[in-house]
Amino acid sequence: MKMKSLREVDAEIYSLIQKEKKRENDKILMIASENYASRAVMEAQGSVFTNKYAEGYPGRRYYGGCQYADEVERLAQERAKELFKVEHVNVQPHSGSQANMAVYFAFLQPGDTIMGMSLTHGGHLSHGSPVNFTGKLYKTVFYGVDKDTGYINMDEVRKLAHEHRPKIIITGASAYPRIIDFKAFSEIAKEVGAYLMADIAHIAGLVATGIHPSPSEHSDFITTTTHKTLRGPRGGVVMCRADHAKAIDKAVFPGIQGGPLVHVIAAKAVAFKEALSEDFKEYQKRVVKNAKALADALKKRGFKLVSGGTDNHLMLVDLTNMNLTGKEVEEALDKAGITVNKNTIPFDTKPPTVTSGIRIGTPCVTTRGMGEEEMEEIAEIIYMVVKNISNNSVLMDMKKKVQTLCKRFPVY
Ligand code: DSN
Repeated sequence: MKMKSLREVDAEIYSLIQKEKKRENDKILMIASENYASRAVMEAQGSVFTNKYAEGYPGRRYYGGCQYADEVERLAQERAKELFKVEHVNVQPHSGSQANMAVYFAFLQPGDTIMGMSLTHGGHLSHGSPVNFTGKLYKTVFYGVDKDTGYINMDEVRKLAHEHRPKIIITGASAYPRIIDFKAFSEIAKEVGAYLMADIAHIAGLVATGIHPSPSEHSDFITTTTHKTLRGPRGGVVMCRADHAKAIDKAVFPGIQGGPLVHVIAAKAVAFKEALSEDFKEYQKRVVKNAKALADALKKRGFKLVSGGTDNHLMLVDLTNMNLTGKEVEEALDKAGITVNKNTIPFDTKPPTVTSGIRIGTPCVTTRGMGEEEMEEIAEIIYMVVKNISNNSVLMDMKKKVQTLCKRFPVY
């Protein structure tokens, strides 16, 4: 078979990839869960390992020819162990939800009670949402943030845990801008005899570099994705103590997955290597610095932030004082070339398709090299867009500013 290039084989997909590349270069991406993977990560992900079946684990496969796949997976495991300071790692989950599913399937029975953060307060679908498998299989209890402070209400967590005695408590969020107190969660879990799972998908890069406290000493399980602040390929990981290793591995394969994506595992290994570098630590520091700078610059312009600011890579803007919805602002910002997502705010009265807030994150802009000065510029653009939401000529002026900024900080 003659190997042809993508361009020769499929002009439509080739052209869409070029368009996406241009979009990612020409727009300011501020979706808090996204990042730009390195060329090295993408090269590994686009490699011949996509051809290989390797059901099983290194040294215990159900297929021949796995000698290099074994080495890849072992490297990924060892690097992740070093990065997160954990005893056991399973690098096979295809996604964060599957990493979470592996923990639940290994240690829970249908009908057991799980307790997680409410989705509308910043939690995640796979922490018990009624529209997710977790909400269908398990009894669910939700904690949230305090109405006045916007911080997780640990008194409520303790009260609910004692009242409902969940089998597992899930900590971790997809829209929470503050430090999570894993130690306090672990004390509560111990009081009620529950497992503790820390889903660090959003903050994995910060945890890996010590910028956010690590749950490794406090939780039974840690799950994460590899593509958010961690800046690797799309995928998931489960980590645990050695005594839980067997059950977790069995739950991932053959419990919920078949063949692992060896090309993605290779890319995860590359990302872990990058994350172990001093450069990556500097990058994570700048992510948080930029988030603080942007939060301050937005507040100075009259924007209200849930919890009053941020400790991590993201902030939640409460638009109720601007009399605008998240949907309207997301659309207007998109016209000006800034990509964010509408997001419910705690105690939101609007549905998730409309929302009263937007979530803004700094991982992408920091990867492209922007700093605090640019955060001030971005805050001014956001302010001008919001204040002139129906004025197309202002939106087009802002688009020009965005394009100039993007040209100064090219990505790929
Ligand atoms: N969808 C992700 C996010 O945007 O936070 C969570 O999985």
